[in-house]
Amino acid sequence: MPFRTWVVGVLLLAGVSLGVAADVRLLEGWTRSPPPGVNRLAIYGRLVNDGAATVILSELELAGATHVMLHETVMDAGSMRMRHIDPIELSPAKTLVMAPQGRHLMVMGLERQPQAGETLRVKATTRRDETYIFSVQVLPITALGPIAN
Ligand SMILES: [Cu+2]
Repeated sequence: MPFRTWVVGVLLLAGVSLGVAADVRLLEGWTRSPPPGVNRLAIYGRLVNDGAATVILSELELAGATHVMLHETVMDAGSMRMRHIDPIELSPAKTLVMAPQGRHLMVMGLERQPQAGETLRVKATTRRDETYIFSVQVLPITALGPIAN
């Protein structure tokens, strides 16, 4: 193979692998519209990493909220408590499942209450300064799970 073709091939391969590396997605992201007077909500769904290497999310943000963080729910002497998980490590081999009474993205300090039918966009920044946007469907307060589409 001529040298020039070889170089182009290597560059293309490098470009392709950069393009798909660390592809983090939130699948079936959903939440419930909070009840009156409540300025927080919990986001559920499945966080997947389609890249080759583990990704660490260093920051989560939602416009109009003061904090977004990963919580897990634990039983402690018969009562449920929430514990902050930090750092958030996403391994390519393992889906991070978030569901009611389990892990969730806790959003706090909402300026206004999202209504059913809205879509929230959570911005995730990795330690390597890559950013991803997670779409989250806002469902009625009585919803038990995401709406299939
Ligand atoms: Cu929580």
